[in-house]
Amino acid sequence: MSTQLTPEHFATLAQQAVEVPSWAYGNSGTRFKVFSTPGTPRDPFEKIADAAEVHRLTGLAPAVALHIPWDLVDDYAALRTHAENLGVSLGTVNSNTFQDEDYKFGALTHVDPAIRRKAIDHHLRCIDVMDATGSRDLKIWLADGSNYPGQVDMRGRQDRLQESLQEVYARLSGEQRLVLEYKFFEPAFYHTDVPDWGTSYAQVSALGERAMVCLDTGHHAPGTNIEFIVMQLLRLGKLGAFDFNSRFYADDDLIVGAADPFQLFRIIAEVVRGGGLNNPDVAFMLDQCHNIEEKIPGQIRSVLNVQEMTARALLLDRDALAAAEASGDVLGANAVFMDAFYTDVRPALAEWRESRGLPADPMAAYAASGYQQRINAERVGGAQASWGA
Ligand code: LRH
Ligand code: MN
Ligand code: MN
Repeated sequence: MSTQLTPEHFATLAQQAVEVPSWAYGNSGTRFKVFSTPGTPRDPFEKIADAAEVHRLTGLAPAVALHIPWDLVDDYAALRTHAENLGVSLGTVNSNTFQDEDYKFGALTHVDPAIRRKAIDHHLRCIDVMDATGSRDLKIWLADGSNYPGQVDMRGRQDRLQESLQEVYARLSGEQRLVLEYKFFEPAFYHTDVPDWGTSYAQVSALGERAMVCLDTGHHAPGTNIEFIVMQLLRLGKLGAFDFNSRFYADDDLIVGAADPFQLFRIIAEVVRGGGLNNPDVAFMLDQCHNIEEKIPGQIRSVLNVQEMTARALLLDRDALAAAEASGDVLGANAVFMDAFYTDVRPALAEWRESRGLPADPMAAYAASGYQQRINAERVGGAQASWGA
């Protein structure tokens, strides 16, 4: 068993990129309370500045995802230039059809053609944004669903969803893609129109090659074997994106790898098995909210957690595993798997970071940088950045 990271492993790790969400830098909370933190960005430009700080200290987060209309600006070309000047790019554009009165009974699935039109137009506008920002992916998550049996015709909604998505998909150009995110419940509690990977897969498969599934790690029922879904979607060539976060109970949006590091290891082990980290089809993204912890360190911790579990997954001795599996050596195979998981890669990663001109300990480097003190002083009167105040 080898527990040493090799130059080949480091070469793979050097290419790792985890997109960060603009909304992680804004104040957020639960339906009970949104807490604010000093230094919170007042606009999308400041969110991107904070995200750039995460990349500067980790080398891991070169792109920032936008959420529209949370990140509405007059001039997306200017936002793009701002990002590029800070060493990052603008990534996935997320559409938001869950905070408008008109969407109370659905958006792309709505029974009323006028509401559906409005929702489709919102997505077309998101693609205009992508044209200006150079983003590749449009990510669609729908809050559509119902609360009571009999409330809606579920079948009709699937048909309308497909029709609406066809129109959005037809507007994509060049390398642009559509990724459809699923979630088993919330805010709808009886049925959700895209509740699972199978529904997302059926919907995107009917669209075409540039439509893929997005897997948000927080969007499954307790006990779901998420790595199985990862394996299956990679096998089918339809895993387009990850929204990483972690959960104890529902869609908690906690720091990835915090609740269940072993689950993150198992997921990344399947990513490596299914085509590798640098599979250009898969966009690795965080989808998190930092309700009570500091946001920039929260994001630094998150991308480091992904890097750490990736390094451990790369250590998995695939030959020994295959041999144990083939010979029916149940405990031997499990031991090979656990050996990789239990290997502490932190010192090796710290050393490697330093060799690349990055801080050995990005958390400590952030604390010592003075950045937080500066934004605390500058951004007085910071507004609610995303979730409703
Ligand atoms: C929905 C979701 C989706 C949204 C984000 C803010 O729960 O995961 O990805 O865009 O939260
Ligand atoms: Mn998500
Ligand atoms: Mn979510």
